[in-house]
Amino acid sequence: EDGLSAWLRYAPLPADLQKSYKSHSKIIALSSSKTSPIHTAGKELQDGIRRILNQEIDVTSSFQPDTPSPIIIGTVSSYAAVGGKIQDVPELKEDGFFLTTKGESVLILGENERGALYGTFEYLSVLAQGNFEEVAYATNPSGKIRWVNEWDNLDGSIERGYAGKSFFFKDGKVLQDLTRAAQYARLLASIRINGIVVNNVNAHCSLLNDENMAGLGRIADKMRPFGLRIGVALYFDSPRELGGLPTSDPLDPAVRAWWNDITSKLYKHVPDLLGFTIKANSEGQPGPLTYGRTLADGANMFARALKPHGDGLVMYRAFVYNHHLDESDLKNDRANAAVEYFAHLDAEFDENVIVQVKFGAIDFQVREPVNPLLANLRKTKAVIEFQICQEYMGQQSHVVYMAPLWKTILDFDLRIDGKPSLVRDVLSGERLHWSKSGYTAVVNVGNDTTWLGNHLAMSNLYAYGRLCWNPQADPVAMVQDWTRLTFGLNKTVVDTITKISMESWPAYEGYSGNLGIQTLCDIIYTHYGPSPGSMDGNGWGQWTRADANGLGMDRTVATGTGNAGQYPEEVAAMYEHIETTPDDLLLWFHHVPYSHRLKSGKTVIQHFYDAHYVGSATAQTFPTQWQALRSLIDDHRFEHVAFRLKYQAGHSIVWRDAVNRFYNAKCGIPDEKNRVGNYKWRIEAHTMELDGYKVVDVKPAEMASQGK
Ligand code: BDP
Repeated sequence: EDGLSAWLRYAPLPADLQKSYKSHSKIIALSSSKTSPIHTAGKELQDGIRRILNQEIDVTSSFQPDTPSPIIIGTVSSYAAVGGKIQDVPELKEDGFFLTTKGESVLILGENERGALYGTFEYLSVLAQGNFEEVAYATNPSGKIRWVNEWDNLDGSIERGYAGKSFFFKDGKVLQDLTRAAQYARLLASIRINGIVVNNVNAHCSLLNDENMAGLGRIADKMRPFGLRIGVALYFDSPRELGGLPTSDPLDPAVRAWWNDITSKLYKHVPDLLGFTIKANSEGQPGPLTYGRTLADGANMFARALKPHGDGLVMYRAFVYNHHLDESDLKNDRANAAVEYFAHLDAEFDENVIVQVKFGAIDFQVREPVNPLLANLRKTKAVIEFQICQEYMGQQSHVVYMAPLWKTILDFDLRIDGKPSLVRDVLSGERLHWSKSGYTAVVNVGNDTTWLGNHLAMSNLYAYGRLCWNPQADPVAMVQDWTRLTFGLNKTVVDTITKISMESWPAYEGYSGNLGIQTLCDIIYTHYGPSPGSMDGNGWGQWTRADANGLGMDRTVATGTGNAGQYPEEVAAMYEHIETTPDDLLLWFHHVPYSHRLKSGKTVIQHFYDAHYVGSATAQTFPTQWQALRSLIDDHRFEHVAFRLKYQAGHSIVWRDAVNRFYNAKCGIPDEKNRVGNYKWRIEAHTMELDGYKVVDVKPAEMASQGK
């Protein structure tokens, strides 16, 4: 059990359960070709039934009406074409499917071939959980766009990757052996992801050389049988750097011709190309502003290059901000950037441009309010960007199940134009009548067999896919399903992993950054481990404005950066005032003294102290809780996770003490419970007699009890 098959293990059910399954004589997969997702579905189901139920079953693609109790996989139209009755099938949306196990046969019908594959995975998922209940239902996706973004570099490294090397690229080229890429496609299809952008948003122009374009074609060929289409991230200055043109100005005819030509070539290799993802004028990347043009000019140039070839989309990232902001100007605010750069361009983007908006206004922090840009677009469509990569969330060395965090975003009511406007209804396209919108997420899978470097981190990928389909899915139910599929049906296993998972985000918020102050990690480079002092005094704009008297960003309209005013009226009014701002976002919107009393009655500083103790105390229960699973799951994965949970428990103490000591030193207000700085029981390593060790200063000093 090395994790490679993730939640698609198809572990055998107990023999008595296996026996209670009503057998079928044949799988009839009405596939149009060997690369069709329905062909994949037929093989997958055959394999799954063999492993889960210990039964052999043949697959055929030819329909014989007198086959006794078959399992039929097809599209609604292919089934109708062979004379199947479709009058009971509800109307399906793109990628949706209908599944019925009532009666003698099983019928899995997709709106398209991809939908049929999704339905097959769904059927396998319930079989694998030992659930043979008769069902008949249709289900459709909430988000039409359900993509993932890989941040893989051509040299084989992965930006913010914590699980090995890329399985797409190496030494500047597409890998010859794409076995893992195909296995990944299978995982993604099983959670109904329909698009993958295969390279880093910090892109390199050599992706577009002839050899690599052919390589992209090979990647697309591996993905297609799983209903997945590929897209690429482009480097804006490619016309200059790869094409040798004097400029990359998006309005220059030669530049446009160059992109048109590149796009045509790419379509020769990838005829079903999804489109382009663009990170421009962001964190040092060139972009249209470099050439005195608008962001819409840039986006539309790509959109028009795609247009003649079909339905390709430009995902234009809204992550545009000045990373040399002047902190001394109290009006400056990175959180304002997305609205400032994009809102006025709402009517300017072509219809095949989608703006890709990080879920919060800053950058994947442990808690952020919804990105206000999502309330400022009407005509321009958007996708939300989540991060399965735990960049600021313990980098997969800590268990943090993020579905509950994402739910706080998806369930938030933006009150656009004074009307109910849940983020999930904006993303589904319903609220603003968008024809295409939805979801994307950064996934830092690597060639480690665990995919993400930690078996437990995989629940995030699983839950992400489920939420794109149904944003109302329950985080508890999702992690339970995932656990049963990944670790087996034992109740203790399911209960323990569910408990740890559901406690993990609150715990992490407790020992990292509370009250909306962001993740208090090293903000300049690693984004890992406590370093509250690094937040201020730099141009990056993830500020806390902590001084001896108080902390928090004043983002009010009245006295601050005006960020609260970027939200629709009712939400703006709530965030404008301390009294109506929820405690968990207080310091995001307000600068208050350490002695400020929260709605809970505690002062801000005491809340910090307590939350750090409570959060790290919770993390310290994780290894103990996990011990209950010894011998209930395989040793290999047991030890792997046990090691990481033990590390997390220890690191949570480092977090706790570093953050508490830092603020304690800043404000001089003691902990009411006399814990902070009072480590009587602790033996300091640097005061011991040392053999083979030397004493060094630790940076930041608060990371070690006496800075050494
Ligand atoms: C930041 C990451 C950086 C990414 C950037 C982005 O630290 O590595 O390039 O986001 O999303 O969070 O473009």
